[in-house]
Amino acid sequence: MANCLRSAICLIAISIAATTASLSQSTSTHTSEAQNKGAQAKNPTRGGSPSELRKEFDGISDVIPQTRNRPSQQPKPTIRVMTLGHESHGKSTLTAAITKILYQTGGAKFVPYDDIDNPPEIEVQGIKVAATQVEYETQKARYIHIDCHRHPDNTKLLTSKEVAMDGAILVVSAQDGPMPQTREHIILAREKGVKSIVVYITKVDLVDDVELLALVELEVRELLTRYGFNGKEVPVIRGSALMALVGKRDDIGKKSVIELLNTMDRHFAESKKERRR
Ligand SMILES: Nc1nc2c(ncn2[C@@H]2O[C@H](COP(=O)(O)OP(=O)(O)OP(=O)(O)O)[C@@H](O)[C@H]2O)c(=O)[nH]1
Ligand SMILES: [Mg+2]
Repeated sequence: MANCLRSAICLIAISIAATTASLSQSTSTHTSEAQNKGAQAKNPTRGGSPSELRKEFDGISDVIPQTRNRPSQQPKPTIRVMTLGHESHGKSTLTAAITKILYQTGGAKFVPYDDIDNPPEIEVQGIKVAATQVEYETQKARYIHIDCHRHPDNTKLLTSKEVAMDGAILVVSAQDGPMPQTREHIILAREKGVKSIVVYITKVDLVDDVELLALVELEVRELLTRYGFNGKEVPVIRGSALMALVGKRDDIGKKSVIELLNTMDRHFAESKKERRR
C-alpha cells in the first residue's frame, strides 16, 4: 500500500514538472515572436521572424543561387569583397539585403540594416576600421563582405597594403549618379589592384525616367574606363536594395539582388580562378 502511494505521488510530481516546462517554453516562444513583430513594426528594414521570412521567399528558391555543397562538389573558393560608393548611396542597405535574400537558402545569417549602419571598430586583415563584416555562401563561392561605415574607413582599407580584396561592389544611386567618392573609390580600387568590379545602380524605385537610368549607367561605365577598368564589360545591375530589404517591388527589389549574386558568382569566382591559373 505504502509502495503504491509512493508511486502515485511520484507520477503526479513528474506530470506537474512536465506541464510547467511546456508552459514556460510556449510563453517564451510567444514572447520572442511578439518582440520580433514589435521590432519589425518599428523598423521595416529589420525583417521578420525566420518563419515569416521563409514564407516570404517561398517559390523563388529555384532562382536564388543554392548554397549547399553536395559531397561530390569541389570546395568553394572564398572571395573577399567590399561595398564601395559615395556616402549615402545605399551600401549598407544593399549589404543587409544580400544577407536577407541568402537567409532563405541557408547561405547567410540575416544581418539587419541597423546592425550594419552603426558598427564598432573591427580588424580587417590587421587594419582597424569601423565596418561590418558579413559572411555568406552562394552556389559558387563563400563571401567575406566588408561594408565600411564612412568614406575614410573605405579609403583606409583601399590604401593599406595588408588588405587584399578579390572584388568590389560599386554602389551608385540612380538619383544622383556617380559622385566624387564614387570616382575616388574607383581610382583607389584600381591602384590597389582590385581586379573585378560589379556595379549595382540602386534607388531605382525613385527614378521613373528610363533615359536617366541609362545616362547614369553610361557615366559609371565611362568613369570606370577612364581609370583603367574595362567599363564596357563591367556588369551593371539596376535595382533597389531597399525594396529587396523590405520585401516590396520584387521586380526591382529581390530579383535585382539575386541577379547581383549570380553576377558576383560568375564574375568574382571566375576571375579568381583565372588569377590562380
Ligand atoms: N528609396 C530608396 N532608398 C534607399 C535605397 N537604398 C538605400 N536607401 C536609403 O538611402 C539612405 C542611405 O542608405 P545607406 O545604405 O545607409 O547608405 P550608405 O552608402 O551605406 O551610407 P554611408 O555608409 O553613410 O556612406 C538610407 O536612408 C536608405 O534607406 C533604395 O534602393 N531606395
Ligand atoms: Mg553605410
